Amino acid sequence: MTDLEILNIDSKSSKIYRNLNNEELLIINEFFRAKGFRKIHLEVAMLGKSLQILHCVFFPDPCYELPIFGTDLVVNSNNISAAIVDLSPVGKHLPDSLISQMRSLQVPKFNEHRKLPEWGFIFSPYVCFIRPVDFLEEKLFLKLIDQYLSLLLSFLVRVGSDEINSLDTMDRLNYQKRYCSNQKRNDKTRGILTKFFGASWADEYINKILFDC
Ligand code: BLA
Repeated sequence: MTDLEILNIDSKSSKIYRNLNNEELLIINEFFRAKGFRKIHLEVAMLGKSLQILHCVFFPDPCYELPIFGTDLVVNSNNISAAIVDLSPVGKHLPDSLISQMRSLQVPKFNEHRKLPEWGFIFSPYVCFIRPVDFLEEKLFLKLIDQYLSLLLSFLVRVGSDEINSLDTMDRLNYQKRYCSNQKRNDKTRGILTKFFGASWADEYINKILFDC
């Protein structure tokens, strides 16, 4: 991306550090904006001794016919327990030309696929949700993330845009709101943040930083 700009969402959230009963909590956030994207969010969190999270979402500018890129890696005691990556639709389906490219992705044969939760209907049919069983699978998963990102960026060059008040734009915004409201149903994210920071902090963080729309 050539036109990346830093987005100042909330200076308090760029580095969050707490010490809770001798457990150290550290969250680092970066936000950007670019052509086609209203918010690019990169986050790493170290919560206590054993839990580490990498969270990344590219929220598209709804004027563009772009999917939502999302990836989450949850590390528990040095093992990745959950690895998920997707280009999620902001309409009934992904755009046709993207579907044909996603079909030709080289997805490795992972040994342990995980079942999506009930709210997981927001993801595309090409979502990959696994628990890597060894270091090789971890590396293969990172390569897969790269493939999804490359696809997204090659699609960005070709994608058209609509007026801000067009029906297509409004429709895509509504799908983005649906994505966010369903991500907020992830009790595991809420539970962990509540455990470490309390319920009202967790609520505000989820609504304002992770999945505002
Ligand atoms: C699961 N997310 C989890 C889990 C934890 C978190 C602890 C359980 C891991 C496991 O079951 O092995 C925690 N994730 C977090 C926290 C943050 C975070 C605290 O991002 C941020 C501070 N979650 C996302 C995004 C996706 C996502 C963008 O934020 C997908 C693109 C998916 N996380 C996701 C899914 C699960 C999960 C599908 C499994 C939920 C379940 O099994 O119920």
